[in-house]
Amino acid sequence: MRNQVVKKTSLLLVILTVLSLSASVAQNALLPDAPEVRSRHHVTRLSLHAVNVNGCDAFAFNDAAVPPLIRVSPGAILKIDYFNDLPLHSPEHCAVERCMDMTNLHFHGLAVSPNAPQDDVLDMMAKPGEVLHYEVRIPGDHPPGLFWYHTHPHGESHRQTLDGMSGAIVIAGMEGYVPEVRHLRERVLVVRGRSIEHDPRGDKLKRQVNVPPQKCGTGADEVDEIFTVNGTIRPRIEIAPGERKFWRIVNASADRYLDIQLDGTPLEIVALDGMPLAYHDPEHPTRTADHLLVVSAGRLEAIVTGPSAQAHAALRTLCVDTGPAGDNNPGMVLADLAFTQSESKGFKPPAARNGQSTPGLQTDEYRKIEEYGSGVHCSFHRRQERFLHQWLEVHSRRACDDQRSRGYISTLAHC
Ligand SMILES: [Cu+2]
Repeated sequence: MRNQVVKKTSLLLVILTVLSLSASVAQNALLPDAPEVRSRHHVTRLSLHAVNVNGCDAFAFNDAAVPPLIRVSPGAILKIDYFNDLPLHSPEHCAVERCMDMTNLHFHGLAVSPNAPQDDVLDMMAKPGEVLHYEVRIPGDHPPGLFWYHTHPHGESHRQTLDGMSGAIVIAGMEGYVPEVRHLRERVLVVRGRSIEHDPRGDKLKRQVNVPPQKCGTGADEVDEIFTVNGTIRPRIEIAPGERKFWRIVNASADRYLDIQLDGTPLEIVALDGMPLAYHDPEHPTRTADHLLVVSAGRLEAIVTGPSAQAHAALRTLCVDTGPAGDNNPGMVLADLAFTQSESKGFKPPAARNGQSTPGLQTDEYRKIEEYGSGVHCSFHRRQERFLHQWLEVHSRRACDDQRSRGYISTLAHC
């Protein structure tokens, strides 16, 4: 019975993967969103399978080889039943020899226990045919932000991560630090490396993502990886000129750097590596940068503003010189921007006020500021405080005290 189910699942996965591969090679598919798993009654629960599809390892969820985006709130429990459905005899080579197809999960960046059944990558290990039951307790005062999960069996994790066994985790509550993000359309971008070392289409794929012919940096290695975004090569991401969106980007490559740049517009950084900037510096909740280095496993969460539709614009990574013995880490296009109507309700491009544009505030927000009436800056801070007040009402007393000790709340908020 179980064999029949596995065979059926494998066949479906092969079909889905062939379809998704052909879709991703055909240029300029729209950026897909991963399926999402959310909390119910303070528990986020899912079943995840390790499978091998067309010779590559993958996570399967709901009968498709697409890893889900996991959403969980501070104080909740993340329960994952993780089935190792990898073949007994792997078609792939790992660090030293043929892969043994052991697997487990690591929850990268989460401040949780390293003991089983939580983030334990040493004792929790599944051979093919075995299952692991994770119960990860997220502390009530866990900072909000972007985290990620990937496999972590020593000697095999590089191959498995490079094959794409990774997914995003979002801890809820960023709007408590940067209220504007509550109103922005969020996109989660999982950037993975894809090996082209033995791929006969390698040169074509390099051209497809605009890897320059000249060498990047001082290393001697050939370019043997390109990047994908949510499993797609060079997708298009929809945005309207002037529209603000909240992009949460994880570098889920096995060992490559990103130096992220969005043409024609700065990144307004909200959080780095799962830590809101406002957590330590409430007076300066965001910081702008023209480009930003995001190391392997690093995360960048930023508000982006759609540039002018008159020019082609891309999300790209710049060349990173990793030194004479390092990997060739060239610049390339991660995604193109597709200019569309705004997805934000009631959106109008921000107008100039008193000769100065005030990015980020949408029409109804201007109205709120008019109601407060005493200057954009002061009102904006009041509005932030009001959101914090609402946020604190639904959080634990401990989190509340924590916020107060950092000077987050002053006269308006009560715990
Ligand atoms: Cu990790």
